[in-house]
Amino acid sequence: MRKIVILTGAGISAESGLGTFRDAGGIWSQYDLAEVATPEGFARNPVLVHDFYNARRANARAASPNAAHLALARLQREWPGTVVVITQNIDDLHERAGQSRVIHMHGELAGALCAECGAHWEAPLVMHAEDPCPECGTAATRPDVVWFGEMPYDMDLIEQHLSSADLFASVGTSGQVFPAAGFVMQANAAGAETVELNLEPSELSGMFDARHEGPATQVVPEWVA
Ligand code: BJW
Repeated sequence: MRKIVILTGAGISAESGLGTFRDAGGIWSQYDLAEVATPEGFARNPVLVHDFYNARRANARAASPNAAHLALARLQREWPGTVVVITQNIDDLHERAGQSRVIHMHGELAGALCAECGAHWEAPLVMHAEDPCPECGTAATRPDVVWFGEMPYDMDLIEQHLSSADLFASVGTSGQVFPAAGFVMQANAAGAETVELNLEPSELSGMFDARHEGPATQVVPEWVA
C-alpha cells in the first residue's frame, strides 16, 4: 500500500462531544448558517460570528480525542509515510491524538485571520473583531475558517494526494459540502479502493467500494485493526 488518504468530518468528533452540523439537533438546527458561516454574515454581525466560534473554541479545548482519532494516529505510525489525513473539522483532535501533517481544508479554531490583509496568527481563546491584526494593525479580525463561497485551503496539495491515492477512506461526513463531497469521485477516477465509515448511509454511499456503518469509535478502530 503506497498511499492512504483519509477524509474526516464532524462525525469523527461527535463522540468527543462536539456537535455535527446536519444531524437532528445539530449546529445548523441551532444557528442560521448564512449568518455564522458566510463572509456576508460576518460583515453583517461580527459579534454574533465571534460568539459562535468563541463558544466552539472553548468546547473543542475541553474535548478529548476519542478512539477513532487514536486509531487513525496509530495507522499513521504503523504505515510511516503512507497516511494522509484531510479533515473538514476545525478542531485539533487529530493532532492531540498524535496525528501529524493533518490538512485542515476548512481552517482551524486555533487560527485568526485578518479580513483586510490576509495575515494569519494564533487565535486567543476569546477573539473579537476589533482585535488588531499584528501585521497591518487593522481591526478586522475573523476566525481562520473557510465559509461558504470561500476557497478551501490546500486544494492543490489535496488534488495531488487524491490523484495518487491507493486507498481513500471517508469518516463521519454527510457528503453534502463541496469540494470535499467530490473527493470520492476523484479517488475512484484515480483507481483507488474507496471505503466509507459512517453512522448511517450518506449522500455518497453508492460511490464507495465498501462501507462500514456504525459509530466512529467502533468502526474506525475495527477497520484499522
Ligand atoms: C457519525 C457519528 C458518529 C454522526 N460516528 N459518523 C458544487 C456543487 C454544489 C455546490 C457547490 C459546489 N461547489 C461549491 C459549492 C458551494 C458550497 C457547497 O458545497 N454548498 C453545499 C451546501 C451544496 N461549497 C463552498 O462554498 C466551499 N467552497 C468552495 O467550493 O470553493 C470553491 C469556490 C469558491 C468560490 C466560488 C466558487 C467556487 C466552502 C465550504 C465551506 C464549508 N464550511 C463549513 C463551516 C466552516 C467551518 C466550521 O464552522 O466548522 O464547514 S459548513 C460545515 O459543513 C463545516 C463542515 O466542515 C462541513 C461538512 O460537514 P460534515 O463534516 O460533513 O458534517 P455533517 O454534520 O454534515 O455530517 C456529519 C456526518 O457524520 C453525518 O453523515 C452523520 O451520520 C455522521 N455521524 N455521528 C460516525 N458518532
